[in-house]
Amino acid sequence: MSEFKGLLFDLDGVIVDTAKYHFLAWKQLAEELGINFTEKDNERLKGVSRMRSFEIILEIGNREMSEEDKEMYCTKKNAVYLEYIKKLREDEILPGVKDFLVHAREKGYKLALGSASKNAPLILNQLKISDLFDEIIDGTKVSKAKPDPEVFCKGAEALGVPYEQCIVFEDALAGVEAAHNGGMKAVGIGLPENLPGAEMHIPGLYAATIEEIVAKLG
Ligand code: B16
Ligand code: MG
Repeated sequence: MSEFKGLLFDLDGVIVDTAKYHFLAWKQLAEELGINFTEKDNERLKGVSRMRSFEIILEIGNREMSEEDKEMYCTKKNAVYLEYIKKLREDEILPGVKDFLVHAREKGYKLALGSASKNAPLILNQLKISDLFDEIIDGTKVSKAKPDPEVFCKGAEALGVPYEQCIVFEDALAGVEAAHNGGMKAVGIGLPENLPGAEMHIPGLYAATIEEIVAKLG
């Protein structure tokens, strides 16, 4: 085994594409509020917390709201989102993800999820891959958003692996920065121009094995 012992995975965009369901739920709410919210705008919400996402939508619509009302609308959005998540099926796991996780475990790596989503445990359950993770750090366990490294540092600590022996898999720039802020290496899931700074880029977990990644990072 390599000098790396812990693998930390973002959820949305790495394991499953939940962004499309976040979009549908936010879009419904935006329409109700008379705010024009597009798929391009939705890119700004990736990896961002629920409340911060709503604040961005309010900024787009040039609207202000009390904290109480913001909470109320976030709860409402989440109820709509959960209707989609309840229908989420195993075949929506992104290509190659399950094989990658199973193989990495067989090779002795410790695996953790590091997601801003408070719904992460439910999503992993729906996809029937909860058991593949040794630890799950979700939005209920962190107070600081990426690029703060908190979510990945907590993941590494829960695994009992030093930060510098962890590799982070991320599709968002703030997540790559979070990895680096925690002293970890980052594999960018996506194009190099969208994820500058990541030590390596792959289009998805189907595109490389953990051995190939470690050989490149080591
Ligand atoms: P929830 P990640 C993030 O997941 C999503 O990318 C982001 O769009 C969402 O607002 C956030 O989770 C919070 O989700 O409303 O379910 O708590 O990329 O950090 O896995
Ligand atoms: Mg993501």
